[in-house]
Amino acid sequence: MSGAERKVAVVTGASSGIGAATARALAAVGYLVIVGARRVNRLEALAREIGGSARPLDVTDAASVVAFCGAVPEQLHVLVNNAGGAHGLGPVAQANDQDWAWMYEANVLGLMRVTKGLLPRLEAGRGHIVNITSIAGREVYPGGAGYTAAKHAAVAVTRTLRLELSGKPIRVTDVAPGMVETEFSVVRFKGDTERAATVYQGLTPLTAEDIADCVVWAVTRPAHVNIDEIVVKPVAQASATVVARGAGL
Ligand code: 8X3
Repeated sequence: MSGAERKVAVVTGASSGIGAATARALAAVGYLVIVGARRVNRLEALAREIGGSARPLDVTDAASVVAFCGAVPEQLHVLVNNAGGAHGLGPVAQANDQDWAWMYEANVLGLMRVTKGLLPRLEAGRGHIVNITSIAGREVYPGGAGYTAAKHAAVAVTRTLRLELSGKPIRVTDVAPGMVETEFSVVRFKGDTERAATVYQGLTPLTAEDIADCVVWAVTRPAHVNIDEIVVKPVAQASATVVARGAGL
């Protein structure tokens, strides 16, 4: 793809981890990538590296989403809703309202706002929406209710969207990762890097690039093919709660 034929992709939460890897991978297969996130310094370096453009985006802020969407070209080919994350890991009995509200804002309302804002452009571009959900959208685990509830909601929104867009030329894919070593756990544990490292001890976790690979594969299928869902976990992870550590996997 080059010149006027160059397709356009938007990736949210692109300043690190899965978002940044996905932006790089889409650029590598020819997309002009618009990256959005709160941390604009990191974004600008990434945009320079991949020949794309960087825009400030806080999906928890409706005005920020409106401004971001207004800067996207009239025809959009791929939207990767990656922004989101977990705050805290603890029982419902000790749930923190602020953490739960942030998780719902970032993982559910944020996804809705960006999708709603870009739908006309996606329709004009016969586009593809890829929502990065999680195995936490399919399973639950002790201490995870705030995050698993939000990710179950994100999966429900994704499935609903596919029904509502029936008859329109827009594909909808859910990519649901298990254990991926990124800043995810550092953010969940509010900067406690030692605790975050224990999550991935004794196994080979997925990398952000593994997930980017799934996104690129889904969006590069022929136009009549819709990949509904990809659930991807490390070999050492059988489920959200069954993980083989120290098995050499
Ligand atoms: C991250 C996967 O299992 O930590 O989305 O919830 S998990």
